[in-house]
Order: sequence, then C-alpha cells, then structure tokens
Amino acid sequence: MAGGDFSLPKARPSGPPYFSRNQIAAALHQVAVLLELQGANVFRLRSYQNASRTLGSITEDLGELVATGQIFEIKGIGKGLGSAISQAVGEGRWPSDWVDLHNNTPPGLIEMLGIPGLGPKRIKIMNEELGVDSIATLKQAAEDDAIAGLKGFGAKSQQKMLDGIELLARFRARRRLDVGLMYGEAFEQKIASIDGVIKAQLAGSARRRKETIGDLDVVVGVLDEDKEKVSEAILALPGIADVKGAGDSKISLILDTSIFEGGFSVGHIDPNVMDAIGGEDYEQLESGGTIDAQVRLVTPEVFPFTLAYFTGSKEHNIVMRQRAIDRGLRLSEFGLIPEAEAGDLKGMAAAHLSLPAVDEAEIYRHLELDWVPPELREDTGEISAAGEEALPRLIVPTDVKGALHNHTTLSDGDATLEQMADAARNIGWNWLGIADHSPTLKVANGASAEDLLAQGRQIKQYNEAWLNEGVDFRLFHGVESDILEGGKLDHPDDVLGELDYVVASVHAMTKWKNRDEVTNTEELIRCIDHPATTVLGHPTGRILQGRDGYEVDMFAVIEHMAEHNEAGRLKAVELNASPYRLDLDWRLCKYAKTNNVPVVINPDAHSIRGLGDVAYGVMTARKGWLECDDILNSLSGEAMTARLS
Ligand code: DGT
Ligand code: CA
Ligand code: CA
Ligand code: ZN
Repeated sequence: MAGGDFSLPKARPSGPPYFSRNQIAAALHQVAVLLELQGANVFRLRSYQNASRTLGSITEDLGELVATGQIFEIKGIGKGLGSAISQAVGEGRWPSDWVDLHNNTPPGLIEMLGIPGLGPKRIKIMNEELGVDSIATLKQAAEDDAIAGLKGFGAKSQQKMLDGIELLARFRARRRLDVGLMYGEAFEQKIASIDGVIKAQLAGSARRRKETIGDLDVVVGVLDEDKEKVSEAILALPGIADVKGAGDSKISLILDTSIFEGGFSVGHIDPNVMDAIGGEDYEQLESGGTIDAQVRLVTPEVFPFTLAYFTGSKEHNIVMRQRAIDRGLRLSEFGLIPEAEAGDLKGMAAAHLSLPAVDEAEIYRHLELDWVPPELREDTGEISAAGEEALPRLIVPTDVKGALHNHTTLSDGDATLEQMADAARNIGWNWLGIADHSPTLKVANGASAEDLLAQGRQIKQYNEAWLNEGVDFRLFHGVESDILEGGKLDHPDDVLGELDYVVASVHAMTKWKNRDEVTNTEELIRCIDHPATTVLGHPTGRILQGRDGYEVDMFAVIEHMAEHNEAGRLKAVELNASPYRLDLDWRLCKYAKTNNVPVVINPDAHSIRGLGDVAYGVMTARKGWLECDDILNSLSGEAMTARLS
C-alpha cells in the first residue's frame, strides 16, 4: 500500500465473483487503517485487521465460499463482515459505510500513509496535537523541530520522517530502468495476448533505455472495429490499480505489483547500495509500488508513426519534424503527410493522406535517413549520422564474452569461485574476471593479501585444467582495490604484481562527497597513474534514485586515460552494469569512445544472478553509441590475455 494507491479496489467488469480474495483483503485492511486514523474503537478495527489477515491466508475459492454461505463459518468473520464481503463479491458493490469512511477521511492524512514507516496511529497524534494534515505540513512541522517534542516521538523519529518524505518523493517521480522494464514488459505481453490486438509495443523512455523512467507508453495496433473490445479487455487486465482516463484511442492508468504473477522482489542488493536507496523503507515502497502507463490504440497503417512519435525523445522528434518540413511534409503521430494535400485536415482526419510506412525504417527512409535505433534518439547527432550512413554498429548482448569486476565468497559475494566460473560458462562466456574487495573495505569483508594470493593459485589450477581439457574458458585474477588517500592502492606493489589486473574504485563516499571537484579529479588521476591500475570502477559513485556521485571532472579523467592508452598502457573505464548504478553514464560513453578509452561493462556481480545485470550495461552502452571495438568484453579469452599482459 505504501507509496501506492489507497482507494477501494475497482470491481471486475463482469461477475460474480466481482472481487478477488486479495482485493477483499486489501479493502478490509484499508478500512482498518482508516478506522485507526479516525481514532475508532480498537476492537472494531482489530476485527477488520484479523479478517484481512484470515482472507489473505485461506486457500479456498472465495467466490465459492460466498456462494455456499460458508464465508460466515470462517473464524473471525462474523455476520456483519460476512454480509459485507458477500455483497461485494456477489454484487460488485462495496458496503456504503466503507465507502463513506474513504470519503470522509481527509486526503492529506491518506497521503501521509505513503511515507515509509509511518502508520495511522502516529498520523492521528500529529494531526490532533499539531494540526498536521498533509505531507507538506508534516515536513514543515519536522523542519520546525515541533515533532521531536511530542510524547513518544523524539528527534530520531522526526529525522526518519524527513528522510521518508524525501525517499517517497524520489520514488514517485521516476523509477529505475530495470523496474520500469519489468512492469513495461509484463504489461506489453498481457496486452499482446488480447484477442484482436495485432501488435503491442513499449515506447517512450523505456524503449530508449533511459536510466530512469517517468511513465510507460505502450502503442497498440488494432482494427477500428476491434477498438472498443480491446480497450475493455485492457481495462480488465490484472495489475491495474486505477484508471485515470479511458477514451476511444487513449487509456491512462496506474499499474501495481499484482501485474507480476510470481510476485515482485527486489533481489539481492549490495548493502552499500541498499543503504543509499533507503534500506527496508525502499523495499517496502517497491513491493507496494505503482507506475503510470499510457496506452494508445491505433490502426495498423498508423502504428509505425505512433510508435515513432511516442518513442521520442521529444528532442529527436523536433529535429525529425523539421527535416520533414524541409521536404514539404508534415510529420506527426498519425503519418507523414504532404503539406500541399493536407490543407486544413488535422490529426487522424489527415492520416489517409500519409506516405505509406510498414515500419519505422520506412518513415526514416522517406526522410533520407537510415533507421535510428531507439536508444540513440536523444538528438545527440544521430540524425545527421543517419543521413550520412555513419550510425554506429551498436553492440548486442552476444558480443559479451566476459567481464572483469565480479565478487566471490572471498569477500562479500554469495557464490564461490567455482560457482561463479560455472555460471559464466553456462551463459556462454569465454572468460571471467574475479575482483574481490581489498582489506580496507571491512564492511565488504575485504580479503587479506594472503587470501588473495591463495585465490590466485586456485585460479591458476582451474585455468590449467580447462586448458588440458580443451575447454575455451579462463579466469582472470584481479582485485577491486579501494582508492586510498593520495590515490594509493590498497595492496603493496609485490602483491599487485601477481595479479592480471586491478579495478580501482572509490568507496569512502562521505569523504569524497565532501570534497571539491578539483581535488577529487586529481586523486582519481593519481590513482589511474599507478602502473597497476587497469580499470576505473563505478567512476562517479552515483546510486540512481539514491545519491549523486562525488564531484569530479570526468571529461578530464577520460582525457587523461586517453594519454595512457595512446602510450600503450591499458586504462579502461568501467560501465558498472548494476541497474542501481549504470555508471559510467551513457552521456559519457561516447566521450570515452571518441577518446579511444576502452569501456568495460562490468556487472559487479555479488551472486550468480548478478551476472545477468550485464544486460542493463549493454543497453546503456548501446545508448552511449558503443560498438564492438569500443568494449573490452567483446575480446576472446586469448585476446584478453594479450591485452592484460
Ligand atoms: P519519461 O516518461 O519522462 O521517462 O520520458 P518519455 O520520453 O517517455 O516522455 P513522455 O512519456 O512524456 O512522452 C513519450 C514521448 O512522446 C516522448 O518521448 C516524445 C513524445 N512527446 C510527448 N510530448 C511531446 C511534445 O510536446 N512534443 C513532441 N515533439 N513529442 C512529444
Ligand atoms: Ca514515458
Ligand atoms: Ca507518457
Ligand atoms: Zn565491486
């Protein structure tokens, strides 16, 4: 519920049953919360809480329990609640006292329920004692230090509320790419399987693989005569928390986590990252989260134009439209229409005059352009490149043969060296680099020099065995060294000399964030100058939706790395593929490319599953114009051995 919608669930279009067991349980829970906000009798609200919990755990079919009257026999569901549930399930109508309760509760109080860790009891106290009646007034009261003085509150819980307000605002504004894609792809597939849908495709920033997503945009191809039927079927899909607007060709709605049949979990997160995004509060927000979605229904002839338009970006569209104007054409979401013929006709009314296009490529061809991959549509030179046959040949997932920054149980990973190697082989890689944490990073169980060297001997044995068996797979041995004061590395030179490579990364974020750009840049450059440093790990330290990176002049850093590479010394910049980081930013990938600084896409895997994050790194690298030759990951095991020696 937190961060999400707090209104009574909408009935299915047909029934009975008009509501599912989960919807009834959610409604009962809401009633309990609202009663508590209003200061109702404890026994009364407990009966709702208990009923909600009971319904959440039964395995019988609710429709049947209601139809047979067995609902009244369930422990904790008496006559009153039994009738209320029967009416809802059987007739699709909520009891009027439940509806009244929702209508009579000030929206500001409900809004505050979205703040992680804040419940109805405390909201009621703050409302009575301080007149707090919205998130805005709560924030003011906390900043005025008025809450700390309330009985049972204190300075700590006051601060926690301020943090919660900030977290909620950030969370509501945009979502990370991985989360947006999970919702988007689930929704796209559900729509695609509806009878009458010719094609459904995710557009907008999700299709462009931006690092964060504002809302989802889906374009649906459907014949005119099927529009109504399809639109009704979309509104009846599971996972729709609310409908903001539904017209003939446009639907705006809110999706929630019930769209995921297997449930929704955030998976394993590096504790360091977890901290930055709000810890348990974040998990709570995410599991009760929602995302907005806009659906456009269009006929198949118009589909490519609508898809191109809603893929954006707005900036890309503006340049495209101008290019059309220069050729006497009018480009819109409905078509590419000769100006001379269009006259006063606008929108769909002019669609029949459009030049034909079976796909997006044909639209680009009409404008004398190559098809531009969606990731590049940000108006950063892609349109002129498309006019000169100069678009990059972007990398694809299968170009990745290995990655350099991965952890094992030697530091803070979940999987052993052997398990990680097996997993890498299973996904078709030819090599894997192991870079566990260095001793200074105690929170991540940084390994001692002794343990590190022992890991190296084990790696050597594995490599010899694979060589003898004729298996084309090898491990490289590195370390993720913390960058210490003065840009120093975290092991003596003789230990570093035993390794294949070093990933140098900043972990003392507080110190680096409190320092100026010039000093930080100098420190990074000093560390890069260390002969043992091979890769600069998560170069800015940013956590998406969590914290900004430290101040640093990445242009200067990349230029400095370029000098090393020119002199034949390998200095690569990491594109950390964790969807929480995606650091190097795609906007800087192109800069690395033009400076001939190799990029290495690294999952920073702390588990077998973590290796899969490389997919997000590939998306971001594509967005940053990277080709096979620009990344180290595309090298064969043999070529990688040569690059590292
Ligand atoms: P988001 O949702 O903030 O992550 O970013 P987008 O790019 O998905 O933006 P959104 O959802 O507002 O609109 C989807 C696309 O529709 C956008 O990328 C381009 C197109 N579009 C929306 N508004 C305009 C506009 O005013 N002019 C033009 N040329 N295109 C627009
Ligand atoms: Ca969007
Ligand atoms: Ca949108
Ligand atoms: Zn790491």
